[in-house]
Amino acid sequence: MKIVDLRKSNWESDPDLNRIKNRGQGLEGKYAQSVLEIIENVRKYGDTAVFGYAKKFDRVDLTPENVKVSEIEIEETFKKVEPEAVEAIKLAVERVKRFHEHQKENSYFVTEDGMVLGQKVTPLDSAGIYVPGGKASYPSSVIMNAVPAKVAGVKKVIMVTPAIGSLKVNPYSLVAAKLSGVDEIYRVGGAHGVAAIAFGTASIPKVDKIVGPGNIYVALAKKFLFGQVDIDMVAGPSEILIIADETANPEWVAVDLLSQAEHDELAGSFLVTHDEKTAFETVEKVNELLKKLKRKEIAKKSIENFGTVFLTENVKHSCEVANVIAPEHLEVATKEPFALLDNIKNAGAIFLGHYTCESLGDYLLGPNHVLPTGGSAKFFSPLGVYDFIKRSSILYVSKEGFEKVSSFTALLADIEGLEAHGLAARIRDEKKIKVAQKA
Ligand code: HSO
Ligand code: ZN
Repeated sequence: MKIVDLRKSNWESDPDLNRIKNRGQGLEGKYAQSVLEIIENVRKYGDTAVFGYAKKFDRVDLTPENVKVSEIEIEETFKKVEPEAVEAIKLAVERVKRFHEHQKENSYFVTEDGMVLGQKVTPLDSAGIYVPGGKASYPSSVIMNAVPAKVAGVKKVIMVTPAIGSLKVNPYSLVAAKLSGVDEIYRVGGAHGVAAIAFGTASIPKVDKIVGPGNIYVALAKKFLFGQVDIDMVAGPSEILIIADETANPEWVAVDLLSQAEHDELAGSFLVTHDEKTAFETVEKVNELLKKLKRKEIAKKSIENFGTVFLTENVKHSCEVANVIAPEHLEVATKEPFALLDNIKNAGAIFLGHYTCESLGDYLLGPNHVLPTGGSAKFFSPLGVYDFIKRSSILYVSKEGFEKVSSFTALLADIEGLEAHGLAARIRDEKKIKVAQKA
């Protein structure tokens, strides 16, 4: 891990800090053309294009009959999966559900001066959850995407996930989908899978919103289809930043850094500390652990690419550095973590204290693990129930209410030169009508 000293007056212009700050820039342009072509073909040729791409990219023969995972297949899967795994998934679903219940939003109405004004909350009719295939098919991500949709009241939640090389779909993801309330599952993925649920085909339904992580093709497809459907966000590689002081255990800090590094060669693991001993001991522990981990190849590359320790003046300075980087996950491994909350502005999720390792949150504490990456925690929030609802304004005006505001409306319409707008207010004004008739 590279150690970067930020104990200087111009620390904000440090080149290493800036490389990390700008890590989210530039979704590879070289993929754009082929993704646009896939989208266009799926729009024009529906199933034929989708099944053609599944054959080409995933080496699988899909048909209108086998593209949907059957209820029998799901039942069979439940019989095969270890009961302890089903129990763990159930616990995670329950906890995530309980937490997300608090995010429900109510409609509201305000009555004033003969008017009723308000906001009506309606869940989306349908949502599609993208679940990557292969090794990154995480049941926990199924839960994190599906549960808020169901808590919001979305009637039809479908899941798409590529079957690669055979029709088999990750059994744990199927169990997680069923327990989270997913209604239908289709074994398609990639940019063609995303386009399929954005437009709908003869055998795959269209949805109103697409959520969930995926590779660069999936991310670009979602980005291009935004507008045709709604999307959650364009997720980049996972990342963790740990603020530590002298009370932190370097070995625990090292493992937590590696728990992100093992996700992806481009994942980011950053330690920010004012304590030199913690810095050096953590780097040592990271190097030791890197030799042992099963996914050491990935973790090593990730640490080489982005692994950085920033040395700061004090814990407040560490918070400032964290705000500049705006990490997806922020662990605060300090003596009094709650005391720092006021200093932290930009982070997708904030894990407080030495025992709150990110992996607890990844799986089952309750808050969502779909979080803004690449510095977008400066303006995005975690995925939540609020992402699966929409709001409509409600406006009602009685005769009495009308009389209070009509003349001002007419005046504002005159200012804007919009005659019919003004007339709509004037025509309802009985006094004015009478005056007009006499004249
Ligand atoms: N840390 C990942 C989520 C995850 N971890 C899934 C394990 N499984 C991104 O927040
Ligand atoms: Zn994780």
